[in-house]
Amino acid sequence: MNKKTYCLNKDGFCFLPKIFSDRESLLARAALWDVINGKYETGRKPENRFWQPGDDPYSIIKIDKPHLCNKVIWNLITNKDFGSHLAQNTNAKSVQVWHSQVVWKPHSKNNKGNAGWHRDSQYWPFWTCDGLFTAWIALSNVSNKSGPVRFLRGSNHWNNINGMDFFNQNISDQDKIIKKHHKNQKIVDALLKIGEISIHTSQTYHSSIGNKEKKPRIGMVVHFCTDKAKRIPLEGESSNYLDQLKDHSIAPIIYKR
Ligand SMILES: O=C(O)CCC(=O)C(=O)O
Repeated sequence: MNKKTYCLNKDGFCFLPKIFSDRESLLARAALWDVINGKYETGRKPENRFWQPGDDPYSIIKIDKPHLCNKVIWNLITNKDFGSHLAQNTNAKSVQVWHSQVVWKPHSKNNKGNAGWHRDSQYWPFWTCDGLFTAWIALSNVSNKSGPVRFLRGSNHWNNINGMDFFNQNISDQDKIIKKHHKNQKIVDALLKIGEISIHTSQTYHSSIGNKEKKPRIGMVVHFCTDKAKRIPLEGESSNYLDQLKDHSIAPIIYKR
């Protein structure tokens, strides 16, 4: 099916045209590699690291908020044209980036390159579901052998399924659970050229399997909220996590009309 035919509301995801040039993408990729290796050009640390230099070089590398650490990454995610496209596709009056991650997937061994099925909203108790989206910027060409992100079409309209988790690398067990609830599901691979982007809603189930290519598969993941997003007041651990929305040096507004 043509990539243009997918609709964010109906299918849970859509694809944008190429926004970033090869040069911009390659510069961002080099900057992310610095962050992965603990080199923070701005002097600011990422929010969280799930991989350290010296860890398994064949496992998935995930680091949270790398945009704090390097100006090139900051410039990528705050690009005006990018902001306008996100607003246009989500029908938003404003777009604010409130979180980001690099998900860098080297050639994978065993199931170490798997990211389990999940919907992003399950990790965000402090947000309602509306007005919350994720843009995935390809910083390498993403083929079907490189472990692309895959979406379950229309799963943004499903009820929650227990047992789904990004960090659970046993995807075949998760597949069985999904099949029990939805027999005829359709999986769509996000095959992207460097600089292209997909968007999915916070309710869309997605996952990715290992990278069978030699070169790494690289995604800059941008979590954004629009004017329709609402905070849920919480008590305890994550109660003030979203207070950082007020600090635009952490959570930049990239579109406003
Ligand atoms: O890059 C991947 O394989 C997973 C990314 C992901 O879970 C996301 O974009 O929300």
